[in-house]
Amino acid sequence: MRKLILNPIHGSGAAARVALAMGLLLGSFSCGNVIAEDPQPGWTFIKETPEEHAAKMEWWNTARFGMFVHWGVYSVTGGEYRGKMPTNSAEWMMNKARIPIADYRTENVDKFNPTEFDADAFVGLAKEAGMKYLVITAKHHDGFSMFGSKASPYNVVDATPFKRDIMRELAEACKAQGIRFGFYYSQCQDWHHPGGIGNNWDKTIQRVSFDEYVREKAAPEIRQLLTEYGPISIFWWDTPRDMSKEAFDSLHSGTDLQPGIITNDRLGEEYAGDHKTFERKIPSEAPVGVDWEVCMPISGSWGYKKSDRDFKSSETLIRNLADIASKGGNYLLNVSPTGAGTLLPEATERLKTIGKWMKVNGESIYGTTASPFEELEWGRCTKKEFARGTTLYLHVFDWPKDGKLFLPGLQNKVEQAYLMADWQALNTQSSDLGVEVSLPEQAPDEINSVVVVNVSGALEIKPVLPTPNEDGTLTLSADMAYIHNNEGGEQASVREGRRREASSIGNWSDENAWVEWSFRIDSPGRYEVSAEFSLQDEKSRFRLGQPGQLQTVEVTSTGTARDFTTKSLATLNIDEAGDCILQIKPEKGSWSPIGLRKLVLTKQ
Ligand code: H79
Repeated sequence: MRKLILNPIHGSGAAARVALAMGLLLGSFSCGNVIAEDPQPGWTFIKETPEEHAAKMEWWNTARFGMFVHWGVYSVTGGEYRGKMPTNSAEWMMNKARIPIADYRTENVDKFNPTEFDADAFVGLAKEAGMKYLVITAKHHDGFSMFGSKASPYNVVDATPFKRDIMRELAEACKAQGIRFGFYYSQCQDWHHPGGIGNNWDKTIQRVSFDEYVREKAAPEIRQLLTEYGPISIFWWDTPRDMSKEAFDSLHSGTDLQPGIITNDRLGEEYAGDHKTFERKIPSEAPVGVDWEVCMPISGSWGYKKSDRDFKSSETLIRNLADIASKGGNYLLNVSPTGAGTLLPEATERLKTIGKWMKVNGESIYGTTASPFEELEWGRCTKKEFARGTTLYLHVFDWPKDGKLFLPGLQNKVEQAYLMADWQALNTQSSDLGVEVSLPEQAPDEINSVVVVNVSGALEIKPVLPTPNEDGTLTLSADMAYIHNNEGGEQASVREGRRREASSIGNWSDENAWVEWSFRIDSPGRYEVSAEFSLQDEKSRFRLGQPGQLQTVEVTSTGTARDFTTKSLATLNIDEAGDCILQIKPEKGSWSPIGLRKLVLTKQ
């Protein structure tokens, strides 16, 4: 796969050579530098080899955990304007309350004086929590620059009683304490500059063009941030909007000033950057082939909001970190300094609790890669792969009552298993089905106890087929089905319901599309097959059964496509123990699309 975007045109020799080759191929030259054309019309980027990209991302992928900070003049009133709380995220206050620029200045800018702010203590807390990088809002949508901007006097040094350059103090504290430092910069929205996007309420604005805003303010500010604040590791764009090639290039080229900088995917709609971003939510499955990060406020609001006591529990935060790491992503956890310049005690307490957990268990997070298992009923898994073996870190959220922790399908020889908390050795038992680890009765950590399992050789995990539970029933859900979409068509699909049980196979209008499930039966015999399905049309016919033994089934309308009913459809004779397949294929000519949530097999 070729990586587009990424490195600046003044990049390393190797990057320049790749760009040269690409440029020759594409025949585009400019000012002695060779620029490769992106398929996106108009945008020009240099190419970065996968090796160069991986080397650049290494520290970031090892870090796994960072601090996001939303701090601005909105924090003075904690998101409150004239006694009202107009928004659920305080940094949007000016917009939501339609505050005139002049009012925002008297109510917020003039009063910004966070005298209790101590950059060393602040960064110290991030470090204590186990965070490895810090990204802070240099300018949010409100247009107020939290550093001594030379491009706009609307900044913390020139326009507030505080007069201190917060970005400089933090940059220095981060450098001193070994924390990577990065800037958040809202490049398109600016509710203060007359060319910025977003302010449609203040009628006193004498509009100028967006390009002028970029030329006068955004581009010079970005250049200043990337040349006067030491090593900057991350540039975090936000809320991309359409813009001209000139504007895009002048913003993007700013990051050339720090060649190793990592940027996110929010500069322009089609701009991939170095990593994907997820906001507030953890994806249920990791995106494929890209680095990614979940940003999330520790409470409800990004910026400090007085009424917001919606702090996530330490349990949620620690488990989120393990969940994200188990999918191979980073966690950028946001905190919100107040107008005084400190965090609320709830936030400090959470960070310290995470820090205590990380002190014991950090090794199971830093430098790990995604879980090799599909789903684990007791928690999550992260891993580190080495030439001679693999270390598996089992993050146990639900400590098994029977003292048996099962690793489904693991075939490797176990060399050693122990509790991360005290190195207590644990017995394991291997079988064809997987590895069972014997645990002590008591979980060392109520939130997440880590069990370390060292295995030899490259990982070998046999896919584990579902099998009937103790009462003899087996549920084959929509999301477990393999859908044959005419090799790439989009007719039948799994429509994701909010809850897992509610997802269904839908849009099944093509009678050539069919589905199947694989499972394992240890106890042969007769199994009744019932289905939870919906059918809008009067009737539908399909064939159901094991390959070569399909039976014709007819079902009648359940009302609408949203009305699901459970009905018994057929009986299967399973003669032998072992792996089985069950298929459903539309009967050509008498098929009408059904919605299908699940099949349930019950031993007769
Ligand atoms: O900086 C944080 C947000 O302010 C910013 N991105 C994160 C990192 C962001 N800008 N726009 N959006 C996110 C998406 C739009 C959110 C909104 Fe709303 C929904 C704006 C108005 C309604 C949330 C709720 C913010 C204000 C009210």
